[in-house]
Amino acid sequence: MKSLFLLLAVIASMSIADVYAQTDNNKRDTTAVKQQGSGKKNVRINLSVRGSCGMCKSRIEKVAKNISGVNGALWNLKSETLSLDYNTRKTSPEVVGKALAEAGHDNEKHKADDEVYNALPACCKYRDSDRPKHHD
Ligand SMILES: [Cu+2]
Repeated sequence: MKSLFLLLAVIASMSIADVYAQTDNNKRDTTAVKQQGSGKKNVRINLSVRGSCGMCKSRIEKVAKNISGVNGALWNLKSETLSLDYNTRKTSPEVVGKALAEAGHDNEKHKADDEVYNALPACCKYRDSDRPKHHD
């Protein structure tokens, strides 16, 4: 439950930040906007994101897609890689990685807090310490 509230809080704060960013943008004159328009805008990158099942896939893709500036997100279970389409002027892999960690998924940008990770369903546990070991 706590992780859900955290997630909602993060999404809410991001939406508010986006509204402010847009208001700020509208104040700028067209010259500034044109200068800002040079360079890449929409890009696709791969982000290493830990997970272990179909529930993880749904969760990871939902969290990523809910971030303003993310145009597409597709997570591959086998490679534990997120293919991320995003607008470089609106968000960053850093922001996406932080949100995914707050939803319980370790990734190359951020690590999930143990408390959040431990609250994931059993099928979603991906850390080595939670996988069966057969030493004997
Ligand atoms: Cu899962």
